[in-house]
Amino acid sequence: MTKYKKFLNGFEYIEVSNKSARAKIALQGAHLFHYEQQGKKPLLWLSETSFFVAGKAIRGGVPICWPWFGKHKTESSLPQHGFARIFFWELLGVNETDENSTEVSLQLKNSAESLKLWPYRFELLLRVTVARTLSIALTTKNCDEKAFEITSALHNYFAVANINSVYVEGLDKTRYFDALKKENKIQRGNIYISEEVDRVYQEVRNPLTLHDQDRTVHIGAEGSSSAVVWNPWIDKCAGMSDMKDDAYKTMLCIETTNALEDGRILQPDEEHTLTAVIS
Ligand code: TA6
Repeated sequence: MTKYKKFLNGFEYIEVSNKSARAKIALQGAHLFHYEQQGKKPLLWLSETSFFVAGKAIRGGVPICWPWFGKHKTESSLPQHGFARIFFWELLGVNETDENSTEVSLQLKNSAESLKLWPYRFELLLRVTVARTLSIALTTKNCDEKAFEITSALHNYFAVANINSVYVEGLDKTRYFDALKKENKIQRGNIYISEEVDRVYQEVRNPLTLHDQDRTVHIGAEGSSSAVVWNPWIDKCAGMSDMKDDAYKTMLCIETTNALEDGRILQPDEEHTLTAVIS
């Protein structure tokens, strides 16, 4: 079943449900902000104080960071994590494949607005498959006459029972850039969170596994050899207007990325797809 909804302020989203799962996707940013398998707790975390307003990214779910991850390389005035997550996407279709699976397709194309921020013509297609397994595929097509480079992320926010009792498996011996200390390091064993963590892992062999108190989440990726693990912890969380002070205790970002050296150069007419497969 698919419902087309609006918040009181007119902010549009669609709600999809089938026998296996249900999800909510905002048209701004093609932003999946809710996903749960039927009968289970939400798998994605959503801030209780998130904004749902034009031009401001929803805090939680899966923000689409594109065509750059993090701060713009040269223009600090440009939006962090690019503009895809704050632009309004076109809903191409909802395909109820069967009683257990629904695929939602959304598209963003270059516009006068986007060309002011990034001087390239492109088509961006997001396909979200809502089923027992959640699949999110972001395809970039270079529609320009010149090559361009993208860095990007499916910035997955996962809901956890208690940050003190979770760990991430699958990155042992993997090198990462510590964005806080600005140093390159090697991961030793599983990742436990007991402070602010902001790390970009490279040469990642998927899948990764999030071990929460009462569930295990598998995060597979295609078209990606990097991943980001982020938790703002106490101080940064307290400074964020769209996160409650204790929100850091119940969320962890494990992001499917083409970040830093894993950026992708697309020649004219070339396409690249970044996919997260979460179960
Ligand atoms: O993915 C980690 C990160 O780049 C952190 O440095 C932090 O800035 C986070 O993204 C959230 O960024 P946002 O722009 O959504 O507040």
